Amino acid sequence: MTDSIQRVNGVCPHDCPDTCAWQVSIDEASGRALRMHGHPHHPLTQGRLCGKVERYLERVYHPGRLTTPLKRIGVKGEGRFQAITWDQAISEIAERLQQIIGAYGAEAVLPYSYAGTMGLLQGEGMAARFFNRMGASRLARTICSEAGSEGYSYTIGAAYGMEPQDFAHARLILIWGSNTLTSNMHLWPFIQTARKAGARVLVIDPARTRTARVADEWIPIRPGTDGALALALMHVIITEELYDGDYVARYTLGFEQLSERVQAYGPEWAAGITGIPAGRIRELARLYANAQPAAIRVNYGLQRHAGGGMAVRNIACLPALVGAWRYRGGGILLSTSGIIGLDRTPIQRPDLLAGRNPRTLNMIRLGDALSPDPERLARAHYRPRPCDPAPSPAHAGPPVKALIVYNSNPAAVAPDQNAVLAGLRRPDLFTVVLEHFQTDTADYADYLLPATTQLEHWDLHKAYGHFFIALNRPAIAPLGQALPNSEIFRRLAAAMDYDEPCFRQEDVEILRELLAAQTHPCFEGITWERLRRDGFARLNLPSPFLPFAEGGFPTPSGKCEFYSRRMAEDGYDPLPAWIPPKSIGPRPTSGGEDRLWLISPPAHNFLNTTFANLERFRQREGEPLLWLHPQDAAPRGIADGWPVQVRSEQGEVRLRARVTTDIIPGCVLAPTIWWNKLSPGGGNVNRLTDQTETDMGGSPTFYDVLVTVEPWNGGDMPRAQEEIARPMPA
Ligand SMILES: Nc1nc2c(c(=O)[nH]1)N[C@H]1C(S)=C(S)[C@@H](COP(=O)(O)OP(=O)(O)OC[C@H]3O[C@@H](n4cnc5c(=O)[nH]c(N)nc54)[C@H](O)[C@@H]3O)O[C@H]1N2
Ligand SMILES: Nc1nc2c(c(=O)[nH]1)N[C@H]1C(S)=C(S)[C@@H](COP(=O)(O)OP(=O)(O)OC[C@H]3O[C@@H](n4cnc5c(=O)[nH]c(N)nc54)[C@H](O)[C@@H]3O)O[C@H]1N2
Ligand code: SF4
Ligand SMILES: [Mo]
Repeated sequence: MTDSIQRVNGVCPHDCPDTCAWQVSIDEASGRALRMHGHPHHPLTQGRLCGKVERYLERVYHPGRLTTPLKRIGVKGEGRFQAITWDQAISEIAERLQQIIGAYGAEAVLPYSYAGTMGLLQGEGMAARFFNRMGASRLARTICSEAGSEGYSYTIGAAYGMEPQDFAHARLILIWGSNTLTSNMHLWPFIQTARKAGARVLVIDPARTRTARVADEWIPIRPGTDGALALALMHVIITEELYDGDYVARYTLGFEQLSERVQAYGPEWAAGITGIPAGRIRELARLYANAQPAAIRVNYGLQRHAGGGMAVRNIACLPALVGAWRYRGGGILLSTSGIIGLDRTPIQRPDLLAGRNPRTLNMIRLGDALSPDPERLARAHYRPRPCDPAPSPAHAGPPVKALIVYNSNPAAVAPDQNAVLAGLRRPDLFTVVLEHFQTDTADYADYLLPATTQLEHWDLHKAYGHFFIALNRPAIAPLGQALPNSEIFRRLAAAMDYDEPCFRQEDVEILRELLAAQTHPCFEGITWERLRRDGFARLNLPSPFLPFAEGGFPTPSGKCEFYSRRMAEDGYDPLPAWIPPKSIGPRPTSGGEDRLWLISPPAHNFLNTTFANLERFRQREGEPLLWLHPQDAAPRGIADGWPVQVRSEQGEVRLRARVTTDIIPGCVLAPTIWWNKLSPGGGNVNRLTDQTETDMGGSPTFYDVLVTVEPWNGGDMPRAQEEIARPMPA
C-alpha cells in the first residue's frame, strides 16, 4: 500500500563534510520510519547515503536509546541511574546550578559540546542563548580543525576554496592527508569523473588507506612532515621557474621573500624529514606545476601535529604559485565553512551577555580545566596565538564546578583521557549530560537527559564540504520522553527564571527568524518556503565558482599572502616555515629510539564515537586494532593478530596487532574512536594522547604521540565481540 508511505525531507546532522540531504519514508498509519534514502536530486548526495547512515534507523530505534530522564544512584563512572520525571530533573538541576553560581559565580559553569549534531539550532542555538544569559565560561571549540583553518586563512584569507564538484575538471588531484572514501565519500564521484577524462590521483598519507589503494599512486610520508614537503615543492617550482609569473605578480604578496626562504629547503633536505626520496619530490613538483588544472584536497589529518597550522599554511601557497586558481578544477579545498558570512547572532544572542566577558576555556584541555590545581586551570585558558597572554594562576578564575555536556562524548574523544576521567570523577563536580545513549561520558553524569535524534526535531544546516544549506523536518515523534536540546535548554531557562521572550520561542519560529535575518547576498532568494518545498538550496554563488581566478583573496592585502604581516603581529614567522612535530624533536629518554609514532584516524564504520556502540557497525569494524609494519613487529616479537600493550607518557591501552605493509615503518595506526567501555581494558587510544596544543589555534596533537609497543602478556585477549558481552573494568 504505497499510498500510505510518505517521504520526509531532512539532512544528515553528523560531523562530515558531505552534509547529505536525506529522505525518510514513513508509514503514515503507524508513524514509524521505514527507510532512509539519499536525496535523489541533491548534486552531492546523488541519492546515496554512506554505509552508516543508510542504516540510521537501527540507531534511532535501538533498544539502548535513552527515553527517560535519569538520576545517578551509583558511584560516578559506574553508570547506575534511576528514572525520574522531567519536572524533577529540571528543577533539581536548576537549583544546583543556582547554588553553584551563588557560591562561585557563573564562570564556574562550563558547557561542553561539539558536533554530535552540526545543526544551527540543536547545536549552539538555544544552548548558546542559555549560557550567554547565565554568563557561564565559554568553550573554545578547537578539537578538530582550528590549526588548519588558521594556517589556511593566513595564506588565503578565509576558510574556503574550490567547490567540490569542480574536482571533476582537474587533470591532477592530490589527496593530501585525507581518507576520502571514508570521511568524505561524496567527493569521490567527481574525482572518478576527472580520472575517466585522464586525471591522475595521488594520495599523500603515512598509510595505504582504502583511498590510497584505489588511487593511481600512494606517496607514503612520515606523519607531521607535510610542511617540509610543501616547502621543498615550492623550492623546486621556484628554482626551476615552473611558477606562473603573471599570476604571482598580480595576485600574490611576498614572492621575493618566499624565494629566498625556500632556498634552504631543497628536496634533499625534505627527503631526510619526510622519507620521500628527493627525486620523487622533484617529479611531484614538476607534475603539479605542469598539469593544470591541479586540485588539492587537503583534510584535517595532517594538522593534528605540533606544526599542523604551518603545514596547512605552506600547502595553501601552492595553487597561487602555479596559478591553479585560474582554472575550473584548479585550487585547493580544505573547508567551505568560511564562504558564507552566516550571521548567527539572531540565534545565539550574544547580547544576553550584557557586557560581561566570561573566560574562554580550551575544550582540548578539559583534563586541565577540571583540575582543582589553579596552575592547570590557567593552562586551560584559550590561547590560540603566541601573542595571547598566558593567564597567571591567580587570574585563572573559579574552579569548574558544573559541566553541562551536549553533542559530545569527551570521556572518549578528548585527549589525555586519564586526566579527563580524573576530573569527571571529582565528587564536587556537578555533571549533566544530554544524550541519545549511555556513553562513556554519560556514566559520570549526575543527571542524564534523553535527547531526540535528527528524525525527531527541526533544524537548519550549512555544510563545511559544499555550498548547500538544508532544512531538517522531523519525520517521527520523539521516542519515549526524549526532547530536543532546544526544549531542554528552554525548560532549564524557565526554571532558572530567565524570562527574556527568546526563551519562549518555538523551534520553527527561531529558524525562520534566523533565515530571514541573513543579509549576505548569498542567501538572497533562499526562503523558508523554498527550503520546505525542496529540502535544500545552493547558496547564491557564481557557477562555476572560481573565487580567486583574478585574485580577490579575503586577506588584508587582497592577495594570496606568501608573506603575512598578520602572522608577524600574532607572533609567528611571517613566511612559510618548518615547524617540526613534537615526535620528531629530541626524544625524552624513557623509551629511547624504540618508540613508534602513533596516529589514530577515523574508523570507516563509525563517526567519531557515534555508531561505535551499535552491533552492526562494531562488527563491520572488527575490533580495536593497531596497524604495525613487519619491520617494527619482528624485533618486538609480535605476530599478526596478537594482543599488544601500547604505552605513552600518558597511559596505556591494549589493542590487537595487524601486521601490515599498509603503514610506513616507524609509525603505528589505530583506527578509532572506539568507546572505552567497549574496548579491551576499558580505555581507547585517547589514554595515550596528551593536551599539547598545535602551533596555531590551540588544537590537539592527536597524531603526534610516541608509544612503545610490546606483546601483551596477560593471556589471550577476548575478541571484541565477547568483550562487549562482558565489559571489562578499567
Ligand atoms: N567514516 C567516518 N567519517 C568521518 C569521521 C569518522 O570518524 N568516520 N570523522 C569526521 C570528522 S570529525 C572529520 S574532522 C573529518 C575529517 O577527518 P580527518 O581526520 O581529516 O580524517 P581522514 O579524511 O580520514 O584523514 C585523515 C588521514 O590523514 C592521514 N594522516 C595522519 N597524519 C598525517 C600526516 O601527518 N600527514 C599526512 N599526509 N596524512 C596524515 C591518516 O592516515 C588518514 O588517512 O571526517 C569526518 N568523517
Ligand atoms: N584519538 C583521536 N581522538 C579524536 C579524533 C581522532 O581522530 N583521534 N578526532 C577528533 C575529532 S576530529 C573530533 S571532531 C572529535 C569528535 O568529538 P564529538 O563531537 O564529541 O563526537 P562524537 O564522539 O561523535 O560525540 C557526539 C555525541 O553527541 C551525541 N549527539 C548527537 N546528536 C545529538 C543531539 O541532537 N543532542 C544531544 N544531546 N546529543 C547528540 C551523540 O550521541 C554522540 O555521543 O573527536 C576528536 N577525537
Ligand atoms: S555521515 Fe556523511 S556521508 Fe554519511 S550520510 Fe551523513 S553526511 Fe552523508
Ligand atoms: Mo572532526
